[in-house]
Amino acid sequence: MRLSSASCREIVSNVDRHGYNNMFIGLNDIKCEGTFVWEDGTSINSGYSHWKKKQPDNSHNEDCVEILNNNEWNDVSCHEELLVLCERLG
Ligand SMILES: [Ca+2]
Ligand SMILES: [Ca+2]
Repeated sequence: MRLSSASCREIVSNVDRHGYNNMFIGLNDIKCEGTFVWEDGTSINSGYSHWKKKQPDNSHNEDCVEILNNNEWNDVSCHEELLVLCERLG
């Protein structure tokens, strides 16, 4: 499905209204469950991480990571981020 920028704006305002205004931070465990790496393949095991309490929980096989309003991290489904969809429209 291709969205016009008008419908993209509509999605974004819906997202804002529901409080889902979080962004992906380029971290995922797609290749190896439980081992999170940055987009360039760097592991976070020895570096900085800032998980929210009880995260990552891999609920419903969540493999991408979003940053929350308070700068804490949560793993989320890679397919549920509307803001990234809008970003791709340029
Ligand atoms: Ca996962
Ligand atoms: Ca999670």
